[in-house]
Amino acid sequence: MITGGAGFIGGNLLNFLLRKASMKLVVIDKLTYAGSLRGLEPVMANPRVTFLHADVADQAAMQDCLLKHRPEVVIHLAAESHVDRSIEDCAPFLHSNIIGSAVLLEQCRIALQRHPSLLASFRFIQVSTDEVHGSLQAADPPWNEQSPCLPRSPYSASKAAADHLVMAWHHTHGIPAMIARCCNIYGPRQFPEKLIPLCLLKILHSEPIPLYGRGDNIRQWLHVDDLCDGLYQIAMKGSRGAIYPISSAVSLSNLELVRQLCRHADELLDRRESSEALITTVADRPGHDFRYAMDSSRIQRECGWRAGRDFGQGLRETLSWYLEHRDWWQPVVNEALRRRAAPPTPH
Ligand code: NAD
Ligand code: TDX
Repeated sequence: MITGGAGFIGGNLLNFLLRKASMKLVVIDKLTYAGSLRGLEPVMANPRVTFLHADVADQAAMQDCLLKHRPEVVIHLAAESHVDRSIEDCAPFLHSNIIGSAVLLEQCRIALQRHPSLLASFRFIQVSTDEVHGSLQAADPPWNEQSPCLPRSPYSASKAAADHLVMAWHHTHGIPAMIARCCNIYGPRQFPEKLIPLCLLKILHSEPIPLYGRGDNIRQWLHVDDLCDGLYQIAMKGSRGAIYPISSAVSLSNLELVRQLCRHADELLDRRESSEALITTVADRPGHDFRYAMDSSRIQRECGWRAGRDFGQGLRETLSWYLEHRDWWQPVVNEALRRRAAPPTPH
């Protein structure tokens, strides 16, 4: 069972799992502004896939689904995922990330109680983020699985809360659960509010590229295919109750990343004028975490995982994907704008 399967990582994970293994997949998604089935038509038409349009916080829908399908593995991706939106309005983050995770865990507990034979193979994998640890200074060592949760944004606080719930259901109720804490992920199908696709769209429209603060904040970047492989390895070989940081050796300041992106985009678009001229510093994100860095030796040691994708090539392929798939991102962006203009719905 994959929750959030219509999102960026979820959509890539569905394709990865259908290629990799022969399991059946139950996909749950609320189809928020960030979720789209566009481009997933072949996945949805696959007889191994069942799609359920539902909110993970819907107790009855989760119970029906878990009792009907009795999944062996739940990979829980469904969440509100954009830090800036969590600063504007935290309510959907509290609802989906905290209440949604609690409801899903509790319904897993009930399903396992009714069908104890499932327990031997069952695994709940919470897809979390490096952001739960807070912010590092330049000289600090990277976080590892023992580092404390010290979140500083409404988004990261909601993800940390979900992680604590997962561990509580593991220790108190015996749910076999694990947490994957991921660095910044990039690749095709990412909603264009996140830095990489946003920059490319700004370049395409010859609009200013907004760089928060001085652009010296540092992130680690991992290709989504490498993450999908990591999640699969954790599902197959991970230890119950374990936390697995999944990161990459590619640490870049936002300015370094955006400059690299401009160079690739200019080559792909055959532009003579450098798009770097579009880079514009703007007001910083409130509470902007300075640096994230994690040590992923645990997943390497225990699951044999390694990041395989070269960053320069992965970035270039990602930009090419967006250039070739305007039919994916244009309607997704238009729909999100339409929803923003509509009166707010209660959460
Ligand atoms: P995304 O925003 O692209 O997709 C989230 C998906 O979840 C969407 O399809 C949305 O419709 C769905 N969703 C949201 N609330 C829901 C609810 N209440 N019920 C059912 N579905 C719901 O996010 P993403 O980048 O694919 O991230 C997936 C997960 O990975 C999230 O939990 C995020 O916190 C985590 N993560 C992402 C990154 C990253 O860089 N993208 C890094 C670390 C961790
Ligand atoms: O317009 C922008 N200008 C800018 O300078 C945007 C959107 C971002 N930034 C900066 C903020 C961050 O330092 O770029 C960096 C990356 O920003 P995002 O793409 O918004 O990602 P980030 O805030 O780092 O969080 C991402 O990685 C961890 C995902 O959105 C989270 O879901 C994940 O948990």
